[in-house]
Amino acid sequence: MAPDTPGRQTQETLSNLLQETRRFDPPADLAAQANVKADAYEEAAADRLKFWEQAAERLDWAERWHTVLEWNPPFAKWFLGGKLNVAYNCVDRHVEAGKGDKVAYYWEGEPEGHSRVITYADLQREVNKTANALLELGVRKGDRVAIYLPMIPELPISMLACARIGAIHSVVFGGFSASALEGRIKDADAKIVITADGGFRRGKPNALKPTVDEALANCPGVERVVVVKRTGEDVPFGEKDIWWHDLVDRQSDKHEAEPHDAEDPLYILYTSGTTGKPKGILHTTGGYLTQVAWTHWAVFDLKPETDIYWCTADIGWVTGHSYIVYGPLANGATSVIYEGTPDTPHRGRFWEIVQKYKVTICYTAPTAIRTFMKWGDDIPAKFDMSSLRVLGSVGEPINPEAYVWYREHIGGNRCPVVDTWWQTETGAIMITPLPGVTSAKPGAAMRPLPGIVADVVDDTGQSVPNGGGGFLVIKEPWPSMLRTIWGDDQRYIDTYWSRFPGMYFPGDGAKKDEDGDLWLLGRVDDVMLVSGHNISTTEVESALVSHPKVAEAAVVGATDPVTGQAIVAFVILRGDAGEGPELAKDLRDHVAKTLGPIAKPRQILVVPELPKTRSGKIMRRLLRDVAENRSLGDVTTLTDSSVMDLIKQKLPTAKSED
Ligand code: 6R9
Repeated sequence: MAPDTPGRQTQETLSNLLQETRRFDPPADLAAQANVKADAYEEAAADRLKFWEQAAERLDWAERWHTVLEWNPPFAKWFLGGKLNVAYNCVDRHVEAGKGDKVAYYWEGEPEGHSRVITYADLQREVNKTANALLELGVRKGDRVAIYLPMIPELPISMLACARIGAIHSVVFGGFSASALEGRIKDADAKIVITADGGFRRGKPNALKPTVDEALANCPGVERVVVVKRTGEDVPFGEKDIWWHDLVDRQSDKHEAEPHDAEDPLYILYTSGTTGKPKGILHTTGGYLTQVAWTHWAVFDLKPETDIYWCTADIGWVTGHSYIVYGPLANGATSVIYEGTPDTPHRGRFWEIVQKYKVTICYTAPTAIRTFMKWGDDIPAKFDMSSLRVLGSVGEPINPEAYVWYREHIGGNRCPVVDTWWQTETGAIMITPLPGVTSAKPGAAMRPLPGIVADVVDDTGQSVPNGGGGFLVIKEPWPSMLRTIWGDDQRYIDTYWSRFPGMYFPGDGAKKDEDGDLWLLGRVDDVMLVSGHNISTTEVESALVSHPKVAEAAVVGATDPVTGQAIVAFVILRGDAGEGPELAKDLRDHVAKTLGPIAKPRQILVVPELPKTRSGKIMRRLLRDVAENRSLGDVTTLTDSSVMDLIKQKLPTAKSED
């Protein structure tokens, strides 16, 4: 989600206010057995391309590459001349190695009793049948297939079937509207749509097929719609529609996987960006699979024989693509997939799943962690989570307090927490601690992975010294990088490669602490300018979350006659915290004490919910509209648009303190 316009001009680098002195060393036994040790950093620094070649060798190639990297900035080709099949690497090779009976996915539906166990041999049969079904419908290599499904096994199966035959999938998150779906189908010119009658969410069937029909009214290019029966509810069925079970079940479960070129496209995934039409991020085959597989194995210290891995993301966003489907399967892991929401039928559902499957690695988002903090410590305490050994976080900066809560209440103070920074565009994890190596600091993504060259620069592109803040950049190409924006090379150049010539600009602010470790400060579009100081929203939010009464906070800069912008904070209280008249003053004083008087919010509003995107990121743009009494901008990407009404109701009672 990098900005469409290059980052705003700043007079100085971003603030660097937060002080954090807690450290968490890797557990000794984990460190001793770790897949990746400290020497990987030196090895990769000595010969970066050789390091990535070794990572690529973890995969099965039908033909080896002749050139590891061809770099015509900003266009990269990795593992040139190499040929491989992604589905073969994710499925068949494990079956051939005698692991057909190993579980690939424990699928847990939201309604009680809806669960399925899928072994690698099952997955191979299902993927082959689906590949044959797509071929029967006339899908050929290079064609685009739109996938609009809930979190059911047919989703990864469809993705792998496309990968197998070289069709390019474009997964559209099952919660998106008809117009979002229509725009994405048209942009990619998809000829097939795979969907379902619906899915289960919050205890109820949630129809999808009518949304597809609405979208398709304006998409004449779509030839067929394959519909999975999930909820069994009545749905409209037209001439183009065919039931999944009528089409797929009768196919042969044999299919010979043909190797594809390392640079053949694998998928398109749209990111909404801040303005304008969504960008179709294009990922290709060899480099992508190399980096997702290596990072999944390294960052989570995956032991495929014994670990039970669970990433709670939706497959409709990149975390699910890379760390539910491609990374874990390439590594032969056993994963859990959960269809529903964390509070159905009760607020302990996640921890019940951890207990049921004896999950050892859990990868989730700060927004979920802060929600669990809000619900209270007693809920996870009811479940046996002693199986857990590594915890991960992704999607937003994790506030130090949320990190420590996660470590303590979920990880029993024994599991390292890896805060992983990356984007749809980067394809795979880029900056993160390593669980067996890094002495982690709560709230810091720490260091670029071996083989990744990242830095923090000022306005002019100069590297800032330790202790400084500025803009995150990536200075060398990496295997899983986006290759372009689908159909729009110029937008690719303008969006990511023009702000700092020769460097990739992700659109995030960051600071380097005194040890040179990296802290992500949020999107540069969210930075506030208060009395001439650039203050990051992340730092003020983290200061608020470090108050014992606050579970979650979102901070924006609102126009102010005196200071240019003033800080307005929206806070959600923890389960047991009462509002009370002194609260706003307490919180303002707490921020002033933690960060300094410059960061003291002008106004604090206690709210029941915050506006979030479907992937859980706070939409500060809408809060800025509220704080400046403007009518709201586009709310269509909100998970729940009634949230904004609840927040607006709060406004008349909100006092502007001093
Ligand atoms: C994987 C994913 C990317 C944006 C990214 C940044 C934010 C993600 C983060 C993080 C701080 C982390 N982000 N992980 N910020 N610390 N560990 O989230 O992809 O949906 O494309 O979003 O998310 O702002 O630029 P995507």
